[in-house]
Amino acid sequence: MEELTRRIGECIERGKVNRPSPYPKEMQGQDGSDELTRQALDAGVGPEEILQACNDGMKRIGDRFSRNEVFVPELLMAAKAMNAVMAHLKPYFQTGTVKAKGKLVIGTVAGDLHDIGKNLVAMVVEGNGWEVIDLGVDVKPAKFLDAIKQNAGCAVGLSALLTTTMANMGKTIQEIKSQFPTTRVIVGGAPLTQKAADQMGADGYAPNPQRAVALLNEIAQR
Ligand code: B1M
Repeated sequence: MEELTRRIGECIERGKVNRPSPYPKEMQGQDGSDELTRQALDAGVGPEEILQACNDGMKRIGDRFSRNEVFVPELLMAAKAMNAVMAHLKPYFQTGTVKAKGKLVIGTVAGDLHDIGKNLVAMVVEGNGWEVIDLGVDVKPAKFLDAIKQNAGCAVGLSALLTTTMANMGKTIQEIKSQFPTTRVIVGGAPLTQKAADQMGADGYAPNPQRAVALLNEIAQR
């Protein structure tokens, strides 16, 4: 089992999506993250364990990118391999709760195209009984405002992965709060901290999807 999760992490790091994929050349003809995740789940490996292996693989490729050992195309292949895993894991995050606890409008802020973490948060929040309206990536403040108008009483979740786009997160919060002062906004993403979230005027900071659910549940009870 450990061998399977190790190989899944390796597929993320090296961008090996599935057996037919010709990339990377040295892994041609081998199973990719798609097949290995199916095998791991069938063998009883827990989705959390698989996710951890993926995050470790992502961390390794991210570190290599920082050292200029790999470039954007390699990151894109890693993201593709991770999306193949997420497609298998999605059903495990869905609990079938009948009545939604509330609505969450979520998106990655303007200028930022990273969506793996945001998608994961959306999946886990949905699985915990919330209706999720996912606005996607590079979401301008106006689009958040429209969605809030259309979904009265919703909470908003903002994700950012770049230190540069954290500024856009702050601007988005300001615009939301000026037009909808009672709308609760939670934020997350690798460069965020509680301090940064407080400075931006967010109502909560979640370093991971589980904390995002806990924050939303607190909001729903207010
Ligand atoms: Co880029 N990238 N990237 N990238 N990328 C990072 C973020 C970087 C740290 C890599 C590095 O240098 N080591 C670096 C940012 C540096 C910085 O700002 N300090 C970086 C850079 C520089 C860039 C470009 C500028 C590169 C370039 O073009 N020269 C460019 C920017 C494009 C843009 O957005 N405008 C770019 C592009 C890309 C790709 C498109 C190729 C691809 C993204 C594909 C996609 O998302 N569909 C990509 C990738 C894959 C990464 C890394 C390797 C992995 C990110 C990821 O998916 N992690 C990343 C390095 C790294 O993180 N190690 C890197 C896994 C994911 C599950 O974690 O997103 O952190 P994460 O989400 C977590 C938590 O943060 C939290 O929960 C999630 C699950 O635990 N969370 C929330 C996230 N959102 C939340 C919201 C919440 C609550 C919790 O509430 C609402």
